[in-house]
Amino acid sequence: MADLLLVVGNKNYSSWSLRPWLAMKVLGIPFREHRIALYQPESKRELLQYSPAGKVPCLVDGATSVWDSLAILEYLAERHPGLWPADAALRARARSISAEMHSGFPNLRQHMSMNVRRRHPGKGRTPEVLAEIARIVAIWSECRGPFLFGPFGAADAMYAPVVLRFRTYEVELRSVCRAYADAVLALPALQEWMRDAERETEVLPQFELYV
Ligand SMILES: N[C@@H](CCC(=O)N[C@@H](CS)C(=O)NCC(=O)O)C(=O)O
Repeated sequence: MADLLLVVGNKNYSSWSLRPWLAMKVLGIPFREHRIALYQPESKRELLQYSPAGKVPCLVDGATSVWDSLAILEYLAERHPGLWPADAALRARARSISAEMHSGFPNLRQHMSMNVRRRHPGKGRTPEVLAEIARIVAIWSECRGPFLFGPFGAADAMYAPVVLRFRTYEVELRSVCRAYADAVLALPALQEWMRDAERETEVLPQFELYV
C-alpha cells in the first residue's frame, strides 16, 4: 500500500469523502489525494475514470479500485487492525453502528446536509430529523472516550460528518455527546479538512438548503 490514491469530492459538501480521508489521516496512512469538483459538466466523466460507481470516495491501490466509504474503511482495516476494536463484542457493535450510519438517517441527510462553511442554527429540525438525532445521541452516549471505542477508529470516521452537521445546524449536545463531538472537532486532521473546505470556491445550490 505504498502509493494509495484517495479520490474525494468537494470538502465543503462531500460527507462520504470525509470518512476514509479522516481515517487515513488520523491513522497516519500515507496517501495522495485527488479532489474532483462534483456536479460540474465534466465531473461524471472524471469520476468514472476512478470509480465504476461514478461517485466519490474511491481508493486506488495500484490496479485495485475500492469504492464506497464503508468498503474503503474495511479495505484499510485489513492492513491496519486498529480501525476496529480488538474485542469481538465491541467490534460487532462498532460495525453495527457504522452500518446503521451507512444505510440510515435519511432525514438528517436531507434536511441537514453537510456544509462546512455555513451556519444554520435551528434549521432542519423536522420531527423525523429530531428522532434520528435522538438515535445518534443514544449511540454517542455510550462513547468510551475520547472516541466511541477509546482510540479513534472506523466508527468515528463514519460519524465525523454528523459532528460537522451538528456544528452547522447548531444542534445542542450535552455531557458525553458534547465531549465526543469536541474531541472529533479538535482532531488536527478534521481541522485541516475544514480549512480546505473554507478555501473552496464552488457553490452547489442543491446543498445550500437555507440561503
Ligand atoms: N454510499 C456511497 C455514497 C457516495 C456518494 O453518494 N458520493 C457523492 C458525493 S458525497 C457523489 O460522488 N456524487 C457525485 C455524483 O453522483 O455524480 C459511499 O459511501 O461512498
